[in-house]
Amino acid sequence: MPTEIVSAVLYENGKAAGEYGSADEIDAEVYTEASTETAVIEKTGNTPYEKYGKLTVLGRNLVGADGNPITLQGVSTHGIAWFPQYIDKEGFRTLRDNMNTDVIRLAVYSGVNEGYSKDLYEKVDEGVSYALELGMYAIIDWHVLENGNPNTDKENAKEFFTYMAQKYCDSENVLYEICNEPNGNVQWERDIKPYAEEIIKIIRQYDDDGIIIVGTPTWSQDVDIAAQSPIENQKNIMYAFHFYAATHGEALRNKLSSAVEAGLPVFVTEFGISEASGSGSINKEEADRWISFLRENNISCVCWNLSNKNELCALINPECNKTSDWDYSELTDSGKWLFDTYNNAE
Ligand code: IDC
Repeated sequence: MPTEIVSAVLYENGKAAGEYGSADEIDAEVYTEASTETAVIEKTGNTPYEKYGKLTVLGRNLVGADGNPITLQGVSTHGIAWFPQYIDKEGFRTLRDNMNTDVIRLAVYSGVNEGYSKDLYEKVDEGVSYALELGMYAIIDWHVLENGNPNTDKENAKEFFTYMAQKYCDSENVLYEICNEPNGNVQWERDIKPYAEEIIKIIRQYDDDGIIIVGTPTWSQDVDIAAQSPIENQKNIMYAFHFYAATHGEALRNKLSSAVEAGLPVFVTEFGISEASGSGSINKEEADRWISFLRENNISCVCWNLSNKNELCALINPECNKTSDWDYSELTDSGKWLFDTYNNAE
């Protein structure tokens, strides 16, 4: 019996629509078929999953089970090979309850020189099960970065997504992000789209409707290019867009804006308020402009990164080794900005 159960209020558009249920009614709902063998789903009445349920893509919007557009707020782990300690259920709970976080992105760097190994599958499983238990969404991120072209490590990607889709086909809180940031000599039509079509086919063998997010050229900035030639004949596909507010402003926002106008479903699976290097400086004013734009357009976003690494984009102070229950003073400037911003969402 989970200890966190406090109510069984029904939610509609984020607003309480029902009365508190009895303990017996709650009990009956604790175990679901979608859970991994041991997962116990906590019902508090207002977990993100209880609010939104199964997600789908309608037009360019991410919509909840009731068909209304939703805007998720999220936090990304750093590479889980390097910072495995942040796969911590209590840490995720802290993000959910104190930082108004709906979704955790689990970043698996996919390059062999970036710590990739199949041993990380277990860590992903652990992260997904915590998210599931806490009623949060999880994005499984195949973090293409140093390897540039997603085709470089395609065989590993195929193996990875075969395992993940087989395992999570019934878990409605799981989203798949199939190539973080294609970069270098990589083109949408020639490289990324064929890669995506191949991986989507693999995922769809098992999971016929989970949301799949596809990276776009130039470190997931060229959503305008993807919008000219989106993936056809597939439902529940979204496109990744990334920005770092101390590097990117109006010019990049115009690209996003043109993709939005073209009707492309975009998910900001990574952003920071530092420079794109992850450090340098931070720009809160520009970050606020980005967030306003995202909220006006119902675009979900995930902030990089949950770690205490000594860099400006990390959310936890370098001298703080806690992996949950952070005080405000233990957050970096990025972390404090995120805390304030996420808690000021409607
Ligand atoms: C950065 C990390 C940093 C690490 C570097 C290389 O913050 O600690 O040394 O990657 O692995 C991205 C990438 C993301 C980057 C981040 C900041 O998706 O992996 O993380 N960034 O540079 N795109 C734009 C910025």
